[in-house]
Amino acid sequence: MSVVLYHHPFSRAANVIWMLEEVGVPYELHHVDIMTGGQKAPDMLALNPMGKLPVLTDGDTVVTESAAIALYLADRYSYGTLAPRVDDPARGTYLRWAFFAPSVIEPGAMAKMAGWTFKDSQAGWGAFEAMLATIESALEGRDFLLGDKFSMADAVFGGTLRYMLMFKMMEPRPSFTAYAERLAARPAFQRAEARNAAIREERGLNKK
Ligand SMILES: N[C@@H](CCC(=O)N[C@@H](CS)C(=O)NCC(=O)O)C(=O)O
Repeated sequence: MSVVLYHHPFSRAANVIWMLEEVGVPYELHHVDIMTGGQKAPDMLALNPMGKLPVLTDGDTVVTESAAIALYLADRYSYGTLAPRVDDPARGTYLRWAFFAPSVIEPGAMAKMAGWTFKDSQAGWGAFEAMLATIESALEGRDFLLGDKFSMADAVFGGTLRYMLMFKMMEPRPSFTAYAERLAARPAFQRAEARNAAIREERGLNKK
């Protein structure tokens, strides 16, 4: 099988299973035990010198960073469907929100939780309140970021938002939770949840 996801169910790789299920490409999972530092083993560092998951390989291509993996999979296996084509005006909106998640939501929520002090004007992720207002405006009056139609940007942005809500790193504003529920209703999301749950069970991780 060409596509391999280096995975642990307690990592962002869990969300990548959802992305793979959305595009429908056959894939294989390679379990990496992040509890015992498997992500820092020489074979893993050769793939990702950061020593982190997820890592996705497709033949000789190595992709790290969850958002990059999402955009790669959508362009490669669902171009024109889950990824707007380059000549589609929706492509700009798609990229905007796919990048907003790792560039603004992740560091912004982490900064808030850890109590970092910084100047909003100097930090690329800006002010926490502005971020919340921006997320609300992105979701206002639409089911998904591009309107009625789900795209891979939702798996990145929505996956990040879900994580923030789950770990109480963000307040559960009604539009955030309604969006998270719409995403959770997707068959691909449910297949991914089931696969992650089966792996947790198989590896005895539910007891830890
Ligand atoms: N920017 C990366 C973050 C990757 C990341 O932080 N992965 C965590 C798990 S979710 C990890 O591997 N942690 C183990 C470690 O750093 O040793 C992405 O979006 O994929």
